[in-house]
Amino acid sequence: MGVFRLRNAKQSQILKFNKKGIPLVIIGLPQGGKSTFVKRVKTGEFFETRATMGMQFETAEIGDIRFDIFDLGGHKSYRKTIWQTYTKLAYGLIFIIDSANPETFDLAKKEFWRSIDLKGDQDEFIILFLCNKSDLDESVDLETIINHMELYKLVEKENASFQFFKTSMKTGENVDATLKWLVSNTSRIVQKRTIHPQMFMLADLEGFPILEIDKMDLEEDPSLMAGFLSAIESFSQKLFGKTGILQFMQSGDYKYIVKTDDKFIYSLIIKMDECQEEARRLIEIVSENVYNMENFGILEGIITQLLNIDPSEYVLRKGFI
Ligand SMILES: Nc1nc2c(ncn2[C@@H]2O[C@H](COP(=O)(O)OP(=O)(O)O)[C@@H](O)[C@H]2O)c(=O)[nH]1
Ligand SMILES: [Mg+2]
Repeated sequence: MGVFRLRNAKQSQILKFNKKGIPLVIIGLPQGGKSTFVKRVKTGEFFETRATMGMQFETAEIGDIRFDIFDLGGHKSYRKTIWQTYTKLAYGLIFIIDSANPETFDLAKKEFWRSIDLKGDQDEFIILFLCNKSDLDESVDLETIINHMELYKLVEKENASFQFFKTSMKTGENVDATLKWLVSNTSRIVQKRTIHPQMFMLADLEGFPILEIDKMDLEEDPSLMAGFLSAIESFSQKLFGKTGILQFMQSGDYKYIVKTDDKFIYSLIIKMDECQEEARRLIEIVSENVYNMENFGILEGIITQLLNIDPSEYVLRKGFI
């Protein structure tokens, strides 16, 4: 936990996907009660939090759930990139507003819908909207907030399950109901987002395969695949002139997700109906683990574990390093 500082922090040091857990992002304007919520979930009690000015990023693990917490408002563009990446890859969004501070509603509304837009309309996710500080006299009622924020429009979002609650992290009102909803909907979403990679390949920047893991029943020519990957790489370089980006394409019955950094090309193939965001998340996790690896002796063990695959169902091929 802690405030992250500008300093010279590279984005790669901030983006930590290597932890196991179900990622949920908690977002909202500063002072809504995000940190207090996490504290209450962790301890079952209300604790006064230390107010933090400006952008704050925290992460907390509670059971199988990892919460990535963002204060919005006044964030600079590069910070926005981090928030966007997490929001895109998360299984769900918890948006917290201070229901007793109507002056913030317009900005909160803008940030809320911006987050929802990031989720696209394909992959299943959950939205939990908490109108917090219900204990205060000035707290605006739920219906007024739903109308003001146009939350009823969420019914059009077919890939989202959503719920609104009035909560008080201070008195504990609806905290149990919130958590109950969160737990049951999170476990449902985990099933929907599980992917079964058809192929994973780690290659050098020329597209030469270092490790390839293929589903048993998938016949792929490795040299064809390498050519395919280097084509994608040169395409991405031309398009963005830099590495460290994710590429995505669809072809036939499959989706191809490719990431390049300044050492390797990582690529994952999943079936068309599987969750693309989850594939992106896994590829981020793999790349964070492989990038700094010095000994490749345990490479396939690490990767099969990270990708959650049963080695007996896959063919592994190793190239030269
Ligand atoms: N009255 C009241 N105060 C709350 C509630 N939740 C949080 N607060 C207070 O609101 C302030 C901001 O909370 P915090 O969790 O730090 O907000 P964050 O910026 O969203 O993380 C703190 O002083 C909290 O004690 C609540 O439900 N009711
Ligand atoms: Mg906070």
